[in-house]
Amino acid sequence: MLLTERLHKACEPVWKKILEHPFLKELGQGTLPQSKFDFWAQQDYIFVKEALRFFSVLIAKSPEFLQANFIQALPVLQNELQLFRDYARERGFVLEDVEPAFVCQAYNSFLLASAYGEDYAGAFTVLYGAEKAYLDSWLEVKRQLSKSSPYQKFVENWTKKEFQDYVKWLGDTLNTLTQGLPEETLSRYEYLYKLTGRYEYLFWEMAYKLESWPV
Ligand code: MP5
Repeated sequence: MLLTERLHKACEPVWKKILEHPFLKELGQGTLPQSKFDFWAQQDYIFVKEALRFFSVLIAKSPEFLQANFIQALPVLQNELQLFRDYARERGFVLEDVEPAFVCQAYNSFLLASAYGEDYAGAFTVLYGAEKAYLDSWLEVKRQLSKSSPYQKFVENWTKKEFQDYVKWLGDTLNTLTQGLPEETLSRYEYLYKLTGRYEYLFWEMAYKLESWPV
């Protein structure tokens, strides 16, 4: 069985909870309070900025045949940061004034710990999990939209064909990287994928509940 098939099957219950999250449902149905979207945007801006570091470590560790493809992702992330900056300007808040909430901080730390502490394919599994969760989440939002969303640019960003192709490329590459590895290693990757899914769930939950540090 391909690793991606195994991951999807093993983490079906986690993914189901992600896709049923009220943040996504209300976003799709146009009833999500703007304060919750703003909170998400502020935290996701921090997430993407920090994810650039995660990416950079992965690029440094990449075998040569993957480096060129990976480097192309960096300007895409820069464009994404601009999307958040434009939104913040429209809404009148300053992104740099915001500190990471607990879940955002923890998720970013997990990404970096994976990049430095896991082997290459393990860290790659985490990247695949994070991107796959965003693709699936935003496709779910798009599926529920009955008219154009006020957040259309965000919907497009994570559902457009280029992003879908990129996530497919990540999955195919992961399968190539992990062919023939021992069960012990594959089960570690399954665990990392599950953890990534759990963080993804928590990220929507954090935004929905405007959850920050209790003290
Ligand atoms: C992504 C993201 C997707 N922006 N935020 C979270 C919490 N998970 C995944 O990553 P990218 O780099 O924006 O495609």
